[in-house]
Amino acid sequence: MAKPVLVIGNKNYSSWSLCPWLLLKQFGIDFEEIRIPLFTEQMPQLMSEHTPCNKVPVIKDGDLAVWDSLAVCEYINLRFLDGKGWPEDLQLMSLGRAAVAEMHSGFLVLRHELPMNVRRSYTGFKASENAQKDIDRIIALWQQLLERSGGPWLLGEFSIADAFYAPVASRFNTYGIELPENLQAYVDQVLALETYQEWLRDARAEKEVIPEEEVEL
Ligand SMILES: N[C@@H](CCC(=O)N[C@@H](CS)C(=O)NCC(=O)O)C(=O)O
Repeated sequence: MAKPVLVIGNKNYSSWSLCPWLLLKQFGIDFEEIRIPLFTEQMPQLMSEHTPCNKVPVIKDGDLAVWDSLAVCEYINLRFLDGKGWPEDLQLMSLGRAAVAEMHSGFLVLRHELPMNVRRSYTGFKASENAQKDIDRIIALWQQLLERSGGPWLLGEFSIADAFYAPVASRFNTYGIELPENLQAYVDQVLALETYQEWLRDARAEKEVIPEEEVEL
């Protein structure tokens, strides 16, 4: 059977692309990758060739193309992971789904003011009051999930929730956000994944720079 194809953006910047990419990699699913360099001259043509909605990520499986990071992860879960992308426990699964929905629809200030930029590392970054509110909410949420599940991942085993919060872990690292010790350990655990390291290596090899995503202190 033909391998699925994941259509993604720049590894340095495309936070939504990282979620399904990491999920596929962590579960050892074989797939092909098509990378569309965002906001370049080639982007419109490549988007119209490979995506139904002019955005990434998209997963193509035979003649099916599924778009939007959350729908892509849910498709991966049912099609390739036999449902193992979520824990079996209904309560834990539901809390995980709520956390992922909150990420997918929220944290707008954090996403705007701390864009994902995996290859950079700032010293002296100061979050605005509103960005700090997003950060504080994420801290409370991670604490709740880790306490309930017992860790080491948000829902116990690695799940869609960790894939969705990996771009946040990456941002916390890039912008040097201060965290309670146990959550710094969680971030370090995400960053230490071989799969995340592979993404980082690829991001470092990319030549494109998107000025709007480069925060100036
Ligand atoms: N809600 C969508 C958002 C996707 C999205 O905004 N992707 C960005 C890259 S991270 C994109 O394709 N931008 C291209 C554009 O806006 O033209 C998802 O979760 O997948």
